Amino acid sequence: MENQVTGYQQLMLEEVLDGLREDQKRLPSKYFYDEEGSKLFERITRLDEYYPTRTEKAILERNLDDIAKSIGPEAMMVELGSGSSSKTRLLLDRLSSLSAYVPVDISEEYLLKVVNQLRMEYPKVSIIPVFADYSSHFELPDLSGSYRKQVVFFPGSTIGNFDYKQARSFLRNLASITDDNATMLIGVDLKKDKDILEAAYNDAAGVTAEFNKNILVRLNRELNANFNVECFYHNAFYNEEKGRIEMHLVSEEEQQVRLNGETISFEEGESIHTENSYKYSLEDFENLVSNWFTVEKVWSDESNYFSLQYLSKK
Ligand code: AVJ
Repeated sequence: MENQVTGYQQLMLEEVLDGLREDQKRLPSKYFYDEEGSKLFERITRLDEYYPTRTEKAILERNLDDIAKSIGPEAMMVELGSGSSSKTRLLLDRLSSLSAYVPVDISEEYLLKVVNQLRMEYPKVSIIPVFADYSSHFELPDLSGSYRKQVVFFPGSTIGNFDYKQARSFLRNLASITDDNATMLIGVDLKKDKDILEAAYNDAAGVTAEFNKNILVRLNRELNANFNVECFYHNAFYNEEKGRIEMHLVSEEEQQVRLNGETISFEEGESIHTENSYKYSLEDFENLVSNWFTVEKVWSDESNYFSLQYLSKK
């Protein structure tokens, strides 16, 4: 079975090769999250420099009554990505008479683990996992008649991983697969001082660097590539003009890498662009969603580092 290629791996191989053939080499950031990558991300969320996770959680905790009131009873909550987080539990604990909880995740193994755990903790909530890549087209289960309204929970500012074009097609798709009265609770990281942003992606302990390099470890293992991981270094900076943090892996030297019979050449100092993390002003974000959604409410922290926003469909 060792050399059997699954559909998922085939797709990954194509996306990876497409990206590495570009002049500015790139890799899709969704491939960070293998088992090791997910563990490294967990460690990132606990770093002093990484403010988003703890700030979002504090906003959620502080405004839970208001948020629960906005959502109302008997909702169908759809969560994009994971579902294991303490933020999910805060909502599951507080939302009265939740009709259904629908976690959407690309990793079947991971999602099943989470679902089994949550079913024990919340025996009254009907939990319906959907295995899908929410960055492309996906479907929601038809539970019509069993709930009052859908609320899509999309925390973590994961929307920041999409460029504007990808974000718009994501929002368009979401609007097309949800009910007319659907709403969304979304975490959005805000524009702020460059030093604070850059520190969050260049932590002193080097966890983000390890997280970044782990994508090459994964390609070596899953796609039989032969990246010399030691010959790349982590570079993350705020691109002010584009309003985004960029993460790159920079080749320390001229080198060649083999992947599926193809040779990929690197100059000394040449990089692979591995992630974008867009930062928004409240106005930027309202403009981004305005074709499909109205911003109903915005909750934030006292420094305005992060926002949690409640949107309704237009
Ligand atoms: C999970 C996409 C929100 O962009 O801040 C953290 C991922 N990358 N450190 C982010 C990430 C480097 C994170 N998101």
